[in-house]
Amino acid sequence: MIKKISLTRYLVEQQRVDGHIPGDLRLLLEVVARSCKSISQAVNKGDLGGILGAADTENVQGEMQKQLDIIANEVLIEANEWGGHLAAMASEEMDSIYVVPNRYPQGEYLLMFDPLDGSSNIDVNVSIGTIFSVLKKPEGSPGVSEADFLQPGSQQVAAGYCVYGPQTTLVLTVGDGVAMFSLDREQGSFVLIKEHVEIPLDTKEFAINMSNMRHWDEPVKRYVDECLAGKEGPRGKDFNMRWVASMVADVHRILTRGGVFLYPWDKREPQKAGKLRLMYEANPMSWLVEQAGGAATNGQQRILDIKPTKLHERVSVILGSKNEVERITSYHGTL
Ligand code: AHM
Ligand code: MG
Repeated sequence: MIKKISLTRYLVEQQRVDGHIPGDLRLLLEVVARSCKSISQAVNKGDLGGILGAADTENVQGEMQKQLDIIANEVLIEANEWGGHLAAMASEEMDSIYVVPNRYPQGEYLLMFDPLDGSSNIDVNVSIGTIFSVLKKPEGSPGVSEADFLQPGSQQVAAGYCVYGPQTTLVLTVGDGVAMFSLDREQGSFVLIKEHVEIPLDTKEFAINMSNMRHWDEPVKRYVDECLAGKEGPRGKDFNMRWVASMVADVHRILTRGGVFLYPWDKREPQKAGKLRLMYEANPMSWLVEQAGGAATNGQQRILDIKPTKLHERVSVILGSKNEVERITSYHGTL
């Protein structure tokens, strides 16, 4: 019989045997995983649960919220606020940080999440997900404030996502490589399916929203033009293109078989650094990709080195197979 390793066991071993994570962080990750299980339940029910469609509200970034965005946000808050392991949470769907109410004990961790990534795919039954990132509250700071969250991604102590696709799969790093766990619905638990995930250094597959082509900057145009030129072009090989429009699904594909993902700065709103959010999307995904041997930059610098100046900061994102990311970054004249 094949021995199944549950997420709980994996985390206990990370704590006890390898000493990678303290007990409180293990608990936190278990609670996040439990939240993902209930979000997965809601996603699965879809129309039968009466939870599809718009919520008629806007989030802090001026985007229309879906009912499921709000439900997923509430699930994560409710599951995480009482355990004593967190000081505060921040979410793509909330204007400001959520400090753990003082009726509960306060812990030393800060949790950030995009509760439902790929919102435009909810109603059309295409893969979506939850992305999360964990930081430690800086030592010696009294109480907790937004400033405590403004740490570069290199300070993360855990990061991951859960993709709700044909399978529900949780992908995690605590700084010791990347592990994947699929939800076994009969058992009700996440089971290890892959450890030491590795992204191939080279690829023939890129992911970008081509409808924005006319707005791109020169280095991005050059890169995509060269891919499109195929065997006859400077790259000497044919490329394939994929775009799910759910970052979780696109990154999951890259962690599984390689590739490169771009959501670059563009000329439509030059004052915006990009579409994706640094704290909830780019940082956790960049750390996962680096932990799997890939790379992640904003065209100019490593994403994990960016010092955030505000909670909902946006960033240009280029991540995936290392050689390809380095090539695109060099086209920006910075390598
Ligand atoms: P969301 O967090 O509101 O769902 O937005 C983020 C998503 C990413 O998952 C995805 O890569 C991108 O937006 C898709 O954007 P577009 O609709 O421009 O293709
Ligand atoms: Mg998102």
